[in-house]
Amino acid sequence: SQPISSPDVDVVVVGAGFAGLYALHKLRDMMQLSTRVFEAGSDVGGTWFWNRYPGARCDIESIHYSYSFDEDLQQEWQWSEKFAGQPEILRYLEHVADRFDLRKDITFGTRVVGVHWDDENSLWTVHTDTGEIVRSRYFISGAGNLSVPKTPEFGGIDSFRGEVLMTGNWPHEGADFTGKRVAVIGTGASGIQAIPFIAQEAAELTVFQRTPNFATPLGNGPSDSDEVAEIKRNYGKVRNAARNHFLGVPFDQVQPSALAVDAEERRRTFDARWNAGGFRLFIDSYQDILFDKKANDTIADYIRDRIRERVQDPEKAAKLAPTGYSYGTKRPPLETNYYEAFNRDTVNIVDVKTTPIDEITATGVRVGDRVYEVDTIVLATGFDAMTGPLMAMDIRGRGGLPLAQKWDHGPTTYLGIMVHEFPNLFLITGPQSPSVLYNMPLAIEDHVDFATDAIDYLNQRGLDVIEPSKDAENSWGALTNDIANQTLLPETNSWYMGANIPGKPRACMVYLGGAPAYRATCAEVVADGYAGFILTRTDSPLTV
Ligand code: NA7
Repeated sequence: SQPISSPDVDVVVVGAGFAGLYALHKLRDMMQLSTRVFEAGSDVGGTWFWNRYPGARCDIESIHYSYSFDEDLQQEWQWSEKFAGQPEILRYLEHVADRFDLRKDITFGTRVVGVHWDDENSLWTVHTDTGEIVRSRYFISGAGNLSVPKTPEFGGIDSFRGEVLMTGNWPHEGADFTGKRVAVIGTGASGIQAIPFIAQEAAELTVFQRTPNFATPLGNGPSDSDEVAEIKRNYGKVRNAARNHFLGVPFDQVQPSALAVDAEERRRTFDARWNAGGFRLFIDSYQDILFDKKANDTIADYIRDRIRERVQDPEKAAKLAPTGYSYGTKRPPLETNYYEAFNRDTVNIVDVKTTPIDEITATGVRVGDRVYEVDTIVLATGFDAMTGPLMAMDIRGRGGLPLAQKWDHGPTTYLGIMVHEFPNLFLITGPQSPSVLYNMPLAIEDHVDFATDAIDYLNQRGLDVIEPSKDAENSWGALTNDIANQTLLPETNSWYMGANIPGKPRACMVYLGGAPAYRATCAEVVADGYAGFILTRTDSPLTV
């Protein structure tokens, strides 16, 4: 009799960004599991492979936004700037791929287009767009949170005779705006990084803004060698402090309440955080700004004032100063010379909230009766965040249940990493985990470690199937929603709420209890023998 149901590999991983690279190293080199990685791009890097637009840069200090799993790697790598630009982060990930010899187990230029659970054999059948079919015991998605570009509400893009560029899929050869009339649509983190660079080159730049943003200074500069040496001497402690902070960065200046101090003291606190840069103003000022509207108003007023000070033309300043929603309920962008870009005569801003963009015509952008004629259109319109990359893989669980159907009313998970009825499927930084509100490389390492520890736990006990119970999933959903409802986030239309995509169910995509509480819960679950999970053994391989 022949075994008919043994997998081709132990694990299939999707993506060769921060998540996929670490997962491959861990599974293959530290656990000796056979592993295949599929990556749509032609090389490693994930987000940092695709987002090559001018000004693309990380908003968390690189000394913190980097892998912690290998002491030699973190000691040896030198970041040239505090906040590394996209080319340097990509070089870092390429270095990691070389250093651990990862490329040989990654199939590039290949998209996973089907991930189907085989009930009979308890295996995943993975289909690629090159026609390959691989059967694996486990499936790990490192497909990212912001990797499927949003299709904008307006049509006509194909009819445009000039060039259309997307920040999230930027040409490798770059783009030249010299002498051109350029439209940028979107003023999220990407648009706000790109606009100052495009403004320098373009003959004329028109920015189409739907919602003004609360952008605050990044505060970049060359790496400070003394500071870096000090961190590297204590890297273990620093990483530990980072993991024990809400956002996964070792900030320690947060005060309890913006309302407990007088205006003068508040101003001093905001000034210090504004000048220090990074996410300090957002996450290291006052604890109640995301929970209490009055507290939020104090910081929102402060930022509005600072924006108005920087923009000379009062009409432009009025358009750029955000109103009508609370600071931090959309992901706060960080900027370098963004507001000053509008002080050029050649840079204009068009409000497309009151009158939306109707369509792209052959020659430009039509808003109401007016067509803004341009040579190049840059779409900085964002992503189908969190769930989009998973939906794109056609994942089907027990009984052929499509993930899209299961998540008809919004994502449901246990711990943001596994889904009831989808056994042996691990979502790295999935919906309802701290993910995008937790320094990504550390969030990713934690999730890869959770997944690989679970696989190891099963292996040691002769088990091979892990799945969260329905009850555990329901409780986690209730908890994440309860926490979200204590914050101001549900009030605003943001991609955190699924509200940037027409027709997408409105649901909070992120666990807002912070990294420390989340990590403590995961640790308890593991210590309790994977509480909330059902661990079983298939009788496969079947024999005939
Ligand atoms: P975001 O933050 O989703 O920003 C997208 C921007 O595009 C935002 O200003 C949107 O306005 C705007 N947008 C989207 N659709 C339209 C239409 N139809 N008309 C006009 N304007 C539109 O994406 P980013 O790429 O900037 O940043 C994503 C993440 O990457 C970021 O949070 C970091 O984590 C890194 P809206 O606010 O929806 O009114």
